[in-house]
Amino acid sequence: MSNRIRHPGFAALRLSAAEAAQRIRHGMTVGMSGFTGAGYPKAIPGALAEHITARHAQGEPFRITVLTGASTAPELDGVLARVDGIELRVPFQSDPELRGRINSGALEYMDIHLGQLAEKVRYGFFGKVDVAVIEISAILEDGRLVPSSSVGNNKTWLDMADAVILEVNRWQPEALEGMHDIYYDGALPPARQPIPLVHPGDRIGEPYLSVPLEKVVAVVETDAPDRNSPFKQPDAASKAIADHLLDFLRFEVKAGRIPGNLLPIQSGVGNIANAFMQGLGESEFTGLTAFTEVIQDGMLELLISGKLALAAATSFSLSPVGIERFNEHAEFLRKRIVLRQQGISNHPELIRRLGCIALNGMLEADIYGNVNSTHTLGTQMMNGIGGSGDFARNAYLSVFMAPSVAKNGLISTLVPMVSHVDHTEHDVSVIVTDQGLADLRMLSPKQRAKAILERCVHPSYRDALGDYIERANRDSFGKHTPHLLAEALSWHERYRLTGSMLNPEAVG
Ligand code: 0RQ
Repeated sequence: MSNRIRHPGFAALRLSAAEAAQRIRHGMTVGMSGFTGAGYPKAIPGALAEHITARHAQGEPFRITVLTGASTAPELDGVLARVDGIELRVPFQSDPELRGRINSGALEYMDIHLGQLAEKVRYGFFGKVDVAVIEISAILEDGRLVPSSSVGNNKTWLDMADAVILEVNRWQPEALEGMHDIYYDGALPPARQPIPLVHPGDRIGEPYLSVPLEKVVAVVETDAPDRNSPFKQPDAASKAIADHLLDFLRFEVKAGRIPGNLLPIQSGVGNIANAFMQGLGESEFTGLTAFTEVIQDGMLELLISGKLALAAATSFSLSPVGIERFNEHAEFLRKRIVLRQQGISNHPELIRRLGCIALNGMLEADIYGNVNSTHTLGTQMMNGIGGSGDFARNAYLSVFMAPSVAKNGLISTLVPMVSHVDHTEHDVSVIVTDQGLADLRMLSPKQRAKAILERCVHPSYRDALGDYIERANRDSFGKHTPHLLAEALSWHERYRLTGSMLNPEAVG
C-alpha cells in the first residue's frame, strides 16, 4: 500500500486512469473536483478524452455534462472541450479552449452563483449525478479522505453520485491535512438550521471528506501539479486602484463605520485583486481576516507576514512561487487557513453575518452602477459570475474594480449602459478604477452618474460620456434613470464595427 492510500479496501480498487475512465458513459452527469485551477482530477479527464475520441471514431455519440467547483485547467476543461466531449458545462470556467467552444455555440454552458450550485443539485434541479471524480491528497487507515488544494463542491458530488472515482495525488502537500473544515449538517428546507459560524475561523465540521467504500469504483494514483500560472507584477493601473481603495478604507475606519482591522475581506481572482493584497501588505492595516473563496499569492504573503491573522476560503490559486512559499511555511499556515466547501465559503447567511468587504473585478460598469463581470460585448462569455454575486449582494461593502480602459484604450470600462448585467445598481456600493473611486452609497441614479463620470472615467472618454449623460438628462423620456435607448449600447456597437469605442468624430 502506498503511504497516501492507507486503507486496504480502497487500495484494492486501484486502477489505471484509462480503466477508470471506462466507467463514464455517454449522456452521464459527472461531478468533478476543481476550483480556480486547484484540486481538479489530473488523469481521468485525459483518459476519458481518449476514450471519447475512440467512440467518436466508431461513429458513436459521446458527450457528458460536467459539473465542477469552478475553473479547472487544460487537463480537464481543455481536453474534454477539444474532443467535443462536453454537452453542458456548469459553473465558472476560464480555459481558453472551452471558452472558445462556448462562444462558438459548440456546447452549452450554464453560469450560476458558485455558492448555489451544490444546493441546487441537492434540490434535484440538475437531475442525477452519475459519477463523481474527485482529487484528494490521501486516504486514511479508517477510510476518511484528506481533501486536496480545493474543497469546492466535492462533498456534494461524493454524497450525490451513484459511483465515485478517486484520484489520490501525491504531489499535493501532506501539510494540507487538518486545514479543511467540511460541514456535515446542511439540511435542506424546510428543515434548514442556522449555520453555527460567527467568526471567519470557526470550525464547524470535520477536516475530512467521507464516502462509503461500496460507492467507490476506482482509485487512481497521480503525481501532477495544480495549474499554477505566475501572477503579473502589479502595473500602474492596479497600483492606482489599490491606493484609491486603501484611502477609502482609511476614510471608512476614521468615520467609525468599520473597525481598524477592517471586516473580513473577500477578494476576487486576478491580478488586480493580487495587487490590492500587496498594497494591504505595505499599508498600516493589521490583524486582518479573510472570508473568501480563493487564496492567491498576495493573501498568502499577508498571512506569512502576520498582517492577516486568518483566511477562510474554499481553494488555493497559487503561482509556482506561491506553492514554494506555502511549502516553506506549511506548519505556520496550517493554523491560519481553513478550507471549506463552497456552499459555506460563499453562503449569503455567513457573508451578511460577518459583514464582509467584497472586492471583485469587473469588465464594465455603467453610469448608474450596474456591473457586467461576465460578457464581452453582451454576447461572449468570459469566465462566469463565480462567487462575485454571492458576495456582492450580501456584503457589508461591495466594491467593483477595473482599469478605466481595456485593450490599450480602445475600450472604456465605463459605458452608458452595460451590455450585460451581473450585479445590479442595488448591489454595488463602490466603483474604483485607476482614475479614482466613486462611492455610490446613498446616491440616486443621476447622482451616481455624476460621481462615476467625475471619478472613474478615463480622460479620453470623459467628454463623450459627459455628453451622453447631459443629452440623456435633457431628452430621455423618463427622468429618473435617463437613457437614450437607441444610443445606450452604441459604444459597444462602435467597438464591434471599428475596433474602438472612441468616436472618431469626437476624437478628430
Ligand atoms: O483580455 O488579456 O485578452 O487583453 O478581459 O481583463 O483586466 O486582465 O482583468 O483578470 O482582473 O479579470 C471580470 C474577467 C476581470 C474577472 C474579470 C478584457 C481584457 C483582458 C481580462 P486580454 P483583466 P481580470 C471570486 C470572484 C467574475 C468572477 C468573479 C472575473 C480580459 O474578475 O472573471 O469576480 N470576474 N469571481 O482586455 C471587453 C471590456 C473588458 C474586456 C477587460 N469591458 N470589454 N474586454 N477586458 N474589460 C473568484 C471566483 O469566483 C472563482
